[in-house]
Amino acid sequence: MSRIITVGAAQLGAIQRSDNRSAVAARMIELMRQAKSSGCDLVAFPELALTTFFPRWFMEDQEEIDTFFEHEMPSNEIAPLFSAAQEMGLAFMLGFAEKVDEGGRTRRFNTQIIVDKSGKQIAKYRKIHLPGHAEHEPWRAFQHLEKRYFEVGNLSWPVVRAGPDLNGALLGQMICNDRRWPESYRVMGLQGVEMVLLGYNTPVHNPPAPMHDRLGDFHNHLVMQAGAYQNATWVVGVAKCGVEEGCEMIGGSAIIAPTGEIVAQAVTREDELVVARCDLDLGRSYKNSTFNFARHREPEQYRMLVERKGAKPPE
Ligand code: ING
Repeated sequence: MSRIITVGAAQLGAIQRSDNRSAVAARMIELMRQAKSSGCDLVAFPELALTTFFPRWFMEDQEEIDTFFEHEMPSNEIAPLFSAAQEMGLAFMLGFAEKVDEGGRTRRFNTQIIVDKSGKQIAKYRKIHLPGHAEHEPWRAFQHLEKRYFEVGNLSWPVVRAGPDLNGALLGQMICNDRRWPESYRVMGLQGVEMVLLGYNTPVHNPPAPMHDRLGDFHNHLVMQAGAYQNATWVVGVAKCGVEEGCEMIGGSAIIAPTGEIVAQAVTREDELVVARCDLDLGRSYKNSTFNFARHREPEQYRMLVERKGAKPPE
């Protein structure tokens, strides 16, 4: 009996600074309706899905910065999203800026959660690879201040076993820049992950390396396809895209099989639902052969991966 879950990658087009959360939630509920009518079990939304990508601006007033954060999940404005999902019997993944009092202090993370069909939060992940910079760099066409506004995630990359309503899927998460780092996938591969859910907001232009701009879409799929194949897992990548406040962001939301093949992808930079029936056991033949980690990995030879941060060429 194959364990199929039907997944909807719910790509979002641009969210402008003036778009309020209720308007965004309404767009997301429309994508949920499309997902329901397409027979989806699970819908995945992008990174920081509730607001415009605010790290593109340098801000010093913490009150202003905190207007982009969720102080409770769900807030009143977002509650309709949760109730719509529950009414439709949909599980969903949601990315948002998390402000939380933890360990006696206020902490801020770039966060994703998974909520099951009953409305229960079954997973949380906080972004570990924060790209960009921490100080104002006015030479840039736009800023990328994730290192300023977020702390490095403190939950590692957990894999959770979902309940019977998601066929016991072994689910993992990562966020945006994480997808460029093979370590992110492998930590979950070593927990037997069957499906990685990730959202992203990726500008077309990368100010420190404009020569890379022409390859943004290629690199996006390259890293997710490699991660999927090398860890025998499904990868669902969901973009927030289009032109936000003058900043153009790539689309290319895609559902990638453990074979490394793209089985479905977006063709616009707007709100667009990408659907695929995903056999959670499709990776088994790889896990039992090419990527039988227990049989073929040599961790004793990998110590440098943990002990060394930056590259050190020989003299
Ligand atoms: N965005 C980008 C990403 O990793 C980036 C940052 C842009 C890296 C372009 C490299 C090139 O997709 C986020 N939010 O991490």
